[in-house]
Amino acid sequence: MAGFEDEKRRILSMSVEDRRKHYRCGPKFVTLSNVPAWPEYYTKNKFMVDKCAASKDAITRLLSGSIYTPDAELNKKISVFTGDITTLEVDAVVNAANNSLLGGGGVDGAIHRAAGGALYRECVTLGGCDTGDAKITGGYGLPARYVIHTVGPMGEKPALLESCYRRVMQTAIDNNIRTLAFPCISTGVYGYPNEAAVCVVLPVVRTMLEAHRDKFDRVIFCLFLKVDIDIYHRYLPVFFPLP
Ligand code: AR6
Repeated sequence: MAGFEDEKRRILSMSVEDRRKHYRCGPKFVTLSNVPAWPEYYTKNKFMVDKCAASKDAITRLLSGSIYTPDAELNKKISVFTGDITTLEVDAVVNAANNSLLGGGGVDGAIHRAAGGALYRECVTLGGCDTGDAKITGGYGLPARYVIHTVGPMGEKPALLESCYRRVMQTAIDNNIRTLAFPCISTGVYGYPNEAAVCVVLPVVRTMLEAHRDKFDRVIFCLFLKVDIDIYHRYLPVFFPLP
């Protein structure tokens, strides 16, 4: 089997203009300038977001004493994007993989198809990945320069889901990745309840951003299903309140 090293080196050394000629998705890639940050998104979609608002009682119960105050700097570092993660031109997209890291269905299948065979060849060398951990590869034919693969838990296991987001963000920091897009890890085939997942994801991403605010320019929550759009609309104003 041919290697991946030369292709990885070649693609990573190209300018963004040259890389754009090689994206397997063609011209339908989405640049960061076309993904509004949370405050701008809210202004444009106020009606849709407000329609999903959680009740004051539900929020009080959920937060049980924790305080999330408006933080204008953090708010500008997060986005929601609805669509295919394989079109996003960011430093890294996150893959919701399985322990083998050798591909599968869902977002994993989409990422492998869009990246091409060299991604599989690099994954073979990684020796799999533990649940809750993360490993990085090149992005190859994707508009994203890198893929950070993580393995979510099967079913509702908050500590493992939290670990996925933490390990992915730490891996990003270690590799100077400043723009990052997450799919809704574990909420597809692995069956993590969508609403419970968001209530784990948003606090851990906020905590990591607070601790490393100079390390990230943008963290994008890439949503694919209507159910997740409504849930993120409900909880973003709770964990990332706007002034
Ligand atoms: N872009 C963004 N999100 C997507 C895309 C896409 N192209 N395709 C699906 N999603 P899942 P899991 C959403 O099942 O639950 C694989 O076989 C999807 O709607 O992909 O962590 C792996 O190999 C859902 O919201 O991942 C593992 O065996 C989210 O991505 C297993 O599935 C995650 O759904 C992992 O299961």
